[in-house]
Amino acid sequence: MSDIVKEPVNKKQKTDEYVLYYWPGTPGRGEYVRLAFEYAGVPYTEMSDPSKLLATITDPAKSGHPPHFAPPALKLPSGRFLSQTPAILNHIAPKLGLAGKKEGDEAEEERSLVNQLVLTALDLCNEVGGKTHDVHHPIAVEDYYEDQKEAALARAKSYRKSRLPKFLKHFQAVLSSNPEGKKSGGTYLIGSSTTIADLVLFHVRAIRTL
Ligand SMILES: N[C@@H](CCC(=O)N[C@@H](CS)C(=O)NCC(=O)O)C(=O)O
Repeated sequence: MSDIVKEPVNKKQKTDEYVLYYWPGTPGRGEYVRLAFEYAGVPYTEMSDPSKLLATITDPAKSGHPPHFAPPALKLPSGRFLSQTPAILNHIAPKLGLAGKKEGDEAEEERSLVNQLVLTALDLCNEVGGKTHDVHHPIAVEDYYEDQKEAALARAKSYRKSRLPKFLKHFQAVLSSNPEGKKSGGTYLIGSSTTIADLVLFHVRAIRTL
């Protein structure tokens, strides 16, 4: 441990662009980050070589301090790395025009509310679906689905019955109580324009078995 701490920690290399570090061949959590860049039309590149991915983001000598636990990680134009999907989205949303259109003090509040909605949508992602999460791997994330299929089926039954409807009812209430959405004739979770929360909910719904 102390050897790691002694490594040089500031290997920041400035670039003009964002680089997404994520696994190849699966949309997963990396897709939330991709969607934001794609929607905003802001260029980014990807590093998806599995032999280098974890080795880079978990090593402070390669990606700086602090090291990262798991992909996705985003290399920022400053050269610093940032991980944890909600932290990445919270960072890039205002830069990509996806954190609401309010100004001044209201902007900060709106941004926090956008973040709140993102976190709830990601709770749904964690709880209900996805290859690596609670319903498919209720006993151990590192074990195959096939080895915990019985428990997974039992858990899926409970989620279909109670948790999933609860999340969907909640988001329906968010949509229908948005006063600005009604004014603009849009279907936005908050405000009168697309935010990162809309994109996250879209992807949760698109890839999960809802
Ligand atoms: N809370 C993290 C979870 C990150 C995560 O679970 N990443 C997956 C891919 S989607 C992974 O590679 N996990 C490896 C591990 O947890 O050991 C986030 O939202 O980014």
